[in-house]
Amino acid sequence: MSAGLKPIEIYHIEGRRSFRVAWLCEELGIPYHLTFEKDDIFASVGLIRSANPSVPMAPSVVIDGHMIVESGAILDILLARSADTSMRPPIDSDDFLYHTQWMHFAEGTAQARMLGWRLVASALELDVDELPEGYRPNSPIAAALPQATPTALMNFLIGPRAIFDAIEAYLSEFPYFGGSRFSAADIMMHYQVRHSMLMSQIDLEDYPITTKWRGMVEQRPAYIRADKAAQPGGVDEHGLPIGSPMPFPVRRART
Ligand SMILES: N[C@@H](CCC(=O)N[C@@H](CS)C(=O)NCC(=O)O)C(=O)O
Repeated sequence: MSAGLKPIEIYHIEGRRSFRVAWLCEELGIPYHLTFEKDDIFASVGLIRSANPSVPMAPSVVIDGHMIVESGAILDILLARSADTSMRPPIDSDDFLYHTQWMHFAEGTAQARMLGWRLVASALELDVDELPEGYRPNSPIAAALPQATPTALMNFLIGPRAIFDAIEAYLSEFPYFGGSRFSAADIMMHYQVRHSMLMSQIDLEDYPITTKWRGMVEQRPAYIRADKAAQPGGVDEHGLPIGSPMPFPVRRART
């Protein structure tokens, strides 16, 4: 248990990254309270704006009277302060290297690139998979795009599909993003995998090992408790609250 940790206040939006904080609290037995309006994303956003007007993001979390943002940073704070060390590998282990890499990869690379590709794909009315990925100056697709777009995108060596390929390759070697055992890195990556599927419209069925990992971590009692508390109306396969609109237009349904 987490001796010494006072209850934290999580400003939450259903189906959003604040779920990560609730899940880790459940895993570590940290007391928490979720502030949100059930079935009303915009009202939940309003609560966050009032509580944290300078950086209104989900999660916004009050820890010891301080308003803190960035889900990865919040998880790291809770890991560091909890007496329960089960959610992070020992610092001198090989697992710790992978755990730390994926803790940061989730928002630092995966999210940034999924969003970049999604914005460009939406603006050009293309599928994410139709955009060039990696440095391919002679690609016919690149040639068809407006000048500035492919140049910017091709400066990246890894895009959405390559990210899913890398995740699949890693999970074929290790059972968890924390290496040999489940860790907070799995919590960071779980939201990211679900959200990346949404943004890229890449089908997780193309990635059987990642699909199996996802099914396995969603069986954890702490996940189920957090899901009930944070998403009482249920979420779809992408983690969006049931009945909520698609957050961006998609050119065509993938076959
Ligand atoms: N990197 C941040 C991203 C937070 C974020 O973008 N949250 C979304 C909801 S999931 C949000 O509040 N969006 C509103 C905005 O960015 O203005 C984290 O991991 O906490």
